[in-house]
Amino acid sequence: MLELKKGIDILAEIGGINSPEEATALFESKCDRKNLEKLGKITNEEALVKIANAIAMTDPDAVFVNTGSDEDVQKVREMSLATGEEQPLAMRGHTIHFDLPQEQARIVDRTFYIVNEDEDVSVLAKKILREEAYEYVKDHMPGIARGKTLMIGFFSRGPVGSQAALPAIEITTSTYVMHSANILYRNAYDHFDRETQRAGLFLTNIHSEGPNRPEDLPNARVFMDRSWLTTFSMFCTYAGNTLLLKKGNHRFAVDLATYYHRGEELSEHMYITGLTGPGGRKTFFAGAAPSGCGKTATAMAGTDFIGDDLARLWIAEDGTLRGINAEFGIFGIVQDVSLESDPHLMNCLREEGAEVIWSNVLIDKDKVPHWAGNGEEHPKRGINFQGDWQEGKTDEDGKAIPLSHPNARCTLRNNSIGNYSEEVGENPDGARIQVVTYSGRDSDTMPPVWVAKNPDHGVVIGASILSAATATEVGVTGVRRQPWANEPFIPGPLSDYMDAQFKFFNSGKLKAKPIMAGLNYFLTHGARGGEGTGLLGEKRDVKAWLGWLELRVHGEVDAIETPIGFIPKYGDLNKLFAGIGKEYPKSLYDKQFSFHIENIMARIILQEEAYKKERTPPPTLFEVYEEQKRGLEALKAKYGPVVTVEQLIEGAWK
Ligand code: SAT
Ligand code: MN
Repeated sequence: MLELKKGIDILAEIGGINSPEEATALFESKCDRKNLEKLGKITNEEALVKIANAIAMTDPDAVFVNTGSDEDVQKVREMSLATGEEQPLAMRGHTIHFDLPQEQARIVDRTFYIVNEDEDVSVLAKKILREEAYEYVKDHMPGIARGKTLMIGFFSRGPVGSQAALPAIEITTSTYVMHSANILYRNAYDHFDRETQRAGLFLTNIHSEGPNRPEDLPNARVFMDRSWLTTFSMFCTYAGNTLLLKKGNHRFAVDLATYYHRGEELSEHMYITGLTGPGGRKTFFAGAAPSGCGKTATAMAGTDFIGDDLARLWIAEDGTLRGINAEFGIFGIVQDVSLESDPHLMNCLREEGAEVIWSNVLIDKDKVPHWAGNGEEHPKRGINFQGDWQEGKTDEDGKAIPLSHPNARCTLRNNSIGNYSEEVGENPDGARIQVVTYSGRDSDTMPPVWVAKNPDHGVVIGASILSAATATEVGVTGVRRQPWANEPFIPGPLSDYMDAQFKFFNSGKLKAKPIMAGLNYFLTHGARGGEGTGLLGEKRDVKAWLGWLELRVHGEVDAIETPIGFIPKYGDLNKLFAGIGKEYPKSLYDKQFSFHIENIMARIILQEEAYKKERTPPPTLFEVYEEQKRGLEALKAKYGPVVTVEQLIEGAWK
């Protein structure tokens, strides 16, 4: 069990400010008149003491309070050009930011949860004892802001006033981080006191990049204090490590849902998007995928885009499932974003009108950004994440350095994106979610789409995500378990999180149950009797898979029942593919949907073994696995290791 406000408050201990009076005195000595006035509008005493402690600890030359006014937002843009953290590009409103070559992704090896003695964390997470974290922060953060301006921003994770929105403070010396926050989150300065009262809490994030030299990177740390809802980040710049409104606060939101709103609320690593179905009806989806596995592309495939990374879900009074996007923008991977696959996004990136912060792409001599997989002609030289670059350049190991880093990103506001639904996205009541999807980077096992037969099986789809490593985490390789694609952000034991999932989706209050589905875009030719690692599908096929789920939730298509759930019939998919202007040969369908029983069994056994090592995993998980294994074994006994769809239809496993 997690206990809030347990153990020493590291920030207060180091900052030494204990009362609103002391906070005010410090503000008077550190802030100019204008910023003092801005702070004067905030009345939450706890917040004021936190901010004062951050100032006392980091000792900046100046303080800037970002109220979200046009003037302040503009000021942050200008400061970021002045500090050199960003440089202007040819297109108006576009800038480039580079992270150090060694810090192009989340530094998972230096990211820790701060825990009290005998507090459990997920077996997949790293933890540090409160006392040790205190010593580390005390050794590295005091005075870290000297020579810099410390910026303070008040934000909302979700539409202001929504019951699932959480207010949060971002305190940073990095102009790039504050600029990113201004794009990715809704400013809540004007509503901060009311919002903290409604939510009963606020989250705090403190960051400084320090001198930002490669030699400081070994000392970089990301600490998340679960008890005090405060993050500390130092000596790094990559947004995933520094803009802790995002993944740092997502981790706290997971804790809050798991331990304080179990069965009522979830915090997920999910996109939210809507699809227009027959007769113009709108059906909303929420879906999980590990970082770098097509979550943004899935979200963009919808007609009514809401969010691409973080969803807060809850059960409304009327028994429907509701979801809001914690964010107001995307921090999207640009690799493979092309006109053909992502027209809406390309429009923002290549046409004037959107404000965009690019990171870690190639900039040519005309100050135009370029990235791998965009289907355009590429320059032979330029500046990229590792400095000067020309085609054929290799690293110390003789490996070719790509034009852009595979985790290079673009940061932009949702309302710049053509298919963004402001009406639903900004509604505090959220989107009504009817379909929940789970996916990973799975080259050889699961079909492109399948639907769970009930909520228990649906939860197990989420629990069983397995994925190949991507470029979003430094130094991570191989195939890994990725429960709910949320694993990197689940602080507590997985058993607790899983129990919360079962309780939520089986809740008697959830009258309009969503359908829960698996998606897999990554089956290869090599795994289905062909050659190589080329994919069997294409990005645009997403529309067909989502389209089928849309029909399915409205009861408009039949499906084939299998031991793991329902799969589509060829004829229905063929029609959907025709709708996106694509041939869909039966031979491809057969490759995608025949069952390779041994792979599926191996997957289940791997998960069972791993979950048995957790303390008190919910028994339902193992019951579902047993049921699925029985069916799969019956299929194998009758047909051998590869079972065709025609054989699945015979239903002999039942
Ligand atoms: O690196 S972040 O966690 O900010 C983005 C992602 O990988 O999803
Ligand atoms: Mn993510």
